Amino acid sequence: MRLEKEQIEQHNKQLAAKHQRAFDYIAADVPQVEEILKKLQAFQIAIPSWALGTGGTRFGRFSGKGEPGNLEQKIEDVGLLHALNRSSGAISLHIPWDIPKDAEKIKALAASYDLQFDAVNSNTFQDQAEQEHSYKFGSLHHVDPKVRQQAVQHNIDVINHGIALGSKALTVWLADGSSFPGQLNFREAFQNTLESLKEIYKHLPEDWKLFVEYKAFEPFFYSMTIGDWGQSLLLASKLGDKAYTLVDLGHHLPNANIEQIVSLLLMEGKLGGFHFNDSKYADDDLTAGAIKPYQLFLIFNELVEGMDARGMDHATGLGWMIDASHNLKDPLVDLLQSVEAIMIAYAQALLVDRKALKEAQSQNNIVAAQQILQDAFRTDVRAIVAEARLRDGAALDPIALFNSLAIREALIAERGNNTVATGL
Ligand code: PSV
Ligand code: MN
Repeated sequence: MRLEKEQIEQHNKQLAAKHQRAFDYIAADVPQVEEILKKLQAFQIAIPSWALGTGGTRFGRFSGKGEPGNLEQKIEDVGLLHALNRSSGAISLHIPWDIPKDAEKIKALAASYDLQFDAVNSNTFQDQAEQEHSYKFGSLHHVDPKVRQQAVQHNIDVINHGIALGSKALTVWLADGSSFPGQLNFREAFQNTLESLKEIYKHLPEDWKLFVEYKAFEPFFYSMTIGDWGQSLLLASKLGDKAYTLVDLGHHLPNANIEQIVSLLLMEGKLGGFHFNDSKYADDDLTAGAIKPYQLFLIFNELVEGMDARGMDHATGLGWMIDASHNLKDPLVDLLQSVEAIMIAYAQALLVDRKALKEAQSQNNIVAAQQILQDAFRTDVRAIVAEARLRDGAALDPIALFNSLAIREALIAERGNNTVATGL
């Protein structure tokens, strides 16, 4: 299913007057509004191919209807999202969940929706049917060199798939760790991981990046071999200039100060990628901004400040991706909500009066510093985000249009009730 330009224009026409009133109201108070609009228009958030189906919990999975049954349909779904908001212009593939059989065809299909291929993700956290060695006790950190070699080769294969599609980064997340004290020699596990990553790094094309993702817990509960940003940074530093740390918002211990982590990684030039989601208790993978929107804003505040300090392009300097998995909402609607929340937090961070904040900090004026941040956070920027969409030919209200066009019903009619998307 493809959206027609006219369907979007008609929807926008109906909302035009209301939107204009709201936009004029906020624009009158934001002198740099044109600059902000340009930044919002350039900002794209990749959609992972595994987020298009209904996610499960470890107790079960309730498939949604009309789920994409193959990679082509997943691309179609991201194409729909991008047509609705013009902010989801990339797709990130997990291999082997989504192996492109004919890369040229897949590339052409994605291009027809104006989509690019974001980072490719390897998967050594599940055993595949035809696989010789099991990853039950880990992959790149494994005590057996044959298992490590198999996992290294898988990552090289993933790089090759990515090259064929025009990706420019490999994300490695390892489910390597231990659940019981004594199970692992920490130093050896780390060294094995480093040596394995070095092998993978050798196969990385010159213009590629390697993202090393960390996670504090799960699937193991005593230790994770890449458990925090320190371990990831250590690996990325030892690997070389093309290796970076990837921050997934759900991968920290409770109450971790993620904005401070982001700030320091940026300072070191070692922040490479970002996975957005939200959580209350653990790696809950809820809609971005659903639980802690102020934290999301504070993270964006550091991102904007830190990227500007290094002269980085906000849109292209880091890899931006949603990494969430939903078992209640329609995944497409949920992704629209996540993208909107991310754009709102970004727009609010762009509003922060940096000069005044610096001044307040240099005077130890905590009251003023808090006020400056909260002024930005409490500004209703939704009309600015909507205006950026409007200027790009997207919908003023993507979810309303999704509902009024009965997109899910059309997908069910096309694909049926019982399709199951690959993924977790
Ligand atoms: C692991 O929890 C993770 O965040 C990694 O990025 C995986 O690739 C992704 O989720 C999908 O399982
Ligand atoms: Mn992730």
